[in-house]
Amino acid sequence: MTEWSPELSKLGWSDWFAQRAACKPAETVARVAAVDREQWLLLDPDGPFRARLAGSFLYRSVLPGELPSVGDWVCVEKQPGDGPGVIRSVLPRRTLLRRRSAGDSIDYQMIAANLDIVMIVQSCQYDFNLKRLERYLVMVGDGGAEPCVLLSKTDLVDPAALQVLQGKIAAAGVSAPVMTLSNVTGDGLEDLRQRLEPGKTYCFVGSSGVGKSTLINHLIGSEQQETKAVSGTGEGRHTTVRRELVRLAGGALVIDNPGMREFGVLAAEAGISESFADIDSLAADCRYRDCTHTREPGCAVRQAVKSGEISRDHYENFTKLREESEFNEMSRLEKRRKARDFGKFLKSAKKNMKRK
Ligand SMILES: Nc1nc2c(ncn2[C@@H]2O[C@H](COP(=O)(O)OP(=O)(O)OP(=O)(O)O)[C@@H](O)[C@H]2O)c(=O)[nH]1
Ligand SMILES: [Mg+2]
Ligand SMILES: [Zn+2]
Repeated sequence: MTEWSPELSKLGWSDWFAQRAACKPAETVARVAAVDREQWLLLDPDGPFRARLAGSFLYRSVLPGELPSVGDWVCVEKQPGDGPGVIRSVLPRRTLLRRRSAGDSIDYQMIAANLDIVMIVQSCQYDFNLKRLERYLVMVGDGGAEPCVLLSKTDLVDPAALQVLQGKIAAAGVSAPVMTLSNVTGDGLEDLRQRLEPGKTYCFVGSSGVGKSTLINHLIGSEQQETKAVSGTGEGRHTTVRRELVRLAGGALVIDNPGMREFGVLAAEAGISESFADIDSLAADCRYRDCTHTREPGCAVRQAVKSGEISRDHYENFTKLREESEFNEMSRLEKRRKARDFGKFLKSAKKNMKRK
C-alpha cells in the first residue's frame, strides 16, 4: 500500500479512506475544497491548487451526484508548474449530505461529502420550524453523518422564548445535541469552538440569513466568508453563493453553505403554511384564488390585519418568509439554467478533445 503523508489526516484523511484509495502511481490524493463550474479547488498537504476533470469523466455517463463534490477525496495527477491538476477518480464516500433533485425522483444533488457532523442552524426568530428541522435530521441521518442543532440569533429573543424553543425540540424527541449561539453577544461561541475537533469535518446548513457565514467568520477570525446585511433596502447583501471547505486554526474543517436556496422551496412553503395556519384559512375568503395578500382587492388577510384580528407583525413575518421562498424558487430556475450550461460545457469539451 502507498505511504500516506501524516499531514493528510489534518485534512480529514483516515484509515477508512486509505483502505479504499486506488490511485495510480502518477496520482496523489487531495480533498475538494470548492467547485466552481468546470474548476475544482483541491487541498493537499502542499496547499490549495486548481484541477479539472479527466476526459474519462466526459465519456463515462456519470450522474451529477457522482462528480467530485466539496469534501470528496479524489485521485489527482498534479502538473508541474502552475497547470491545473487532472482529477482521475473519486474515492468512495464515507458519509454524504444530499437532497433529491427537484422534480426528479432518481437523481440526487450532492451538498457535501465525508462529513463528520452536520450543524443544522435555525434562527430563534422567524426561521425556527420544527418540521423543517425534522426533515434536515432525516436528511443527515440518511447520509450517515451526525447531526447537531444550533439555535442562532439568541440575542433577538428573551431567555423564556429560547426555553420554549428548546422545549419544543426536546418534546419532538430529537436526540441530537442542541446548542445555542449569538454572533452579536458571543454567547455560545466558546462552547461551540470547544466542540470542534481537529481533523473532523463540520458542514453548516440552514436557511439564508440565519448567520452561518457570520459564525464561520468568527471561528476563522476574519471576514473570509461574505455575509449578508439583512437590510430593508437590500444594500450590502452578501449571501453565500458557493460552498467552501475551510480549515480553522484549531484544526477543524468547516464547510459553509449557501442558505435556503439550496434546500428547497418546498420545505419553506410547508414551513410557512404550518406557522401561518390562520393566514391560510383566511386566504380561503380572498376574492382571488392566487391572492398574494399584498395589494389585491378583496383580500381577506389584509382586512383581518386592518381589523386587528391578526397582528401586523405576524402578517409581516408571513410576507417576509414568503418573499424568501419566492427568491428560492427563482434560484431553482437559475440552477436549471446552470445545469444546462454544464451540459454545453461537456459537449464543447468533448469536441475540443476530438480536435486534439
Ligand atoms: N441579531 C443577530 N444578527 C445576526 C447574528 N448572526 C448573524 N446576524 C446577521 O444576520 C445577517 C445574515 O448573516 P449571514 O451570516 O450572512 O447568514 P448566512 O446564514 O450565511 O446566510 P446565507 O449565506 O444567505 O445562507 C447578517 O446581517 C448578520 O450580521 C446573530 O447572532 N444575531
Ligand atoms: Mg452565508
Ligand atoms: Zn388575500
